[in-house]
Amino acid sequence: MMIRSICARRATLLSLTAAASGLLLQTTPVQAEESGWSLLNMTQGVTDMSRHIYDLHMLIFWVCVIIGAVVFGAMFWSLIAYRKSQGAVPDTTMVHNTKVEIVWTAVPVIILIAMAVPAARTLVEIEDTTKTDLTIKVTGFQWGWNYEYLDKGVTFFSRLDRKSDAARELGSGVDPNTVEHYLLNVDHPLVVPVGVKVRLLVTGADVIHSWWVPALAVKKDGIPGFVNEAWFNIDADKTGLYRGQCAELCGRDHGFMPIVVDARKKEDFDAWIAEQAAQQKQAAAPAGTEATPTASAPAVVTPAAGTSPQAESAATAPAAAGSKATAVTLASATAR
Ligand SMILES: [Cu+2]
Repeated sequence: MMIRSICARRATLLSLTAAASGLLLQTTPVQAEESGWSLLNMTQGVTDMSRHIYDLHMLIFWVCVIIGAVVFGAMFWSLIAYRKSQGAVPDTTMVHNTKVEIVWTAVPVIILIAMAVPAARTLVEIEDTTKTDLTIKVTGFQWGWNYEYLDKGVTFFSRLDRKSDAARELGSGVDPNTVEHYLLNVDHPLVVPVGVKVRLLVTGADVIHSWWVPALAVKKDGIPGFVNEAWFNIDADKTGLYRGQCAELCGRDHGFMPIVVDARKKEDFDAWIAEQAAQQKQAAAPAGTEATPTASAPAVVTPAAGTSPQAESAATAPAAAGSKATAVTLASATAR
């Protein structure tokens, strides 16, 4: 346990300082479904990037395991084999021995530099937000998310689904075990295409949040006044739902702002975005023009500048069948 925590700390430190490898350790990607022991490990995810991060993580992990085994092995062997009761006499030539000092400084430095190579390479890849085909602005607020498909005319709020929301109330009488994906479901998932490099611009409307979806290997802070970038490109054959949560303690309901990404085929996504754009355009039309929202329309709200987005969201989301969708003019609330 101790070895593990030391290793974990060391691995984090190393990846942060962009450490890396000439150490010829290779991990074989496990293709099996995640279950049992593999649940203790990080996910391999559904993108090339997530697999690269997983491989880096395993590489550093095994380096740490080997270092731990060698160091603790030597330590315990010395303690046992050279104990006083066996007549061992201290070897004082080791104290302030220049050769030894040089060796035990140089060896860790070489290991660190070797680990820095793959870590730096992966970090550069993570930061490469060029050549993206779709940009989505993600704004965290207390306590939900707003997604804005830039240049597509589509924006909506995404918040905890109503069933989870009802069940979480004290004395609700609802057994959370009966709620599917309890606290991990939202009313309107973020819909994205597979096989497309999607760029996220992450920010915060009030306090710091963090948009985290493990399967996509994206965990990016949404900080008010700042725009952070992230990207993902989901494997073309990996359509489906991917879940995540806010990963920054952001207030009372921090635990109740999950994320759901709905990865669809490119053509399905194109059809969806066209439909949403048409609906929102119609809803935004001047008074007198009838809007005809459908039950599938995302919750669209109109927080006036200065008003609290969550209050608006709570009051108006989700858009029920027959209700009149309102135009989204979030820009005033979140624009910098
Ligand atoms: Cu948050």
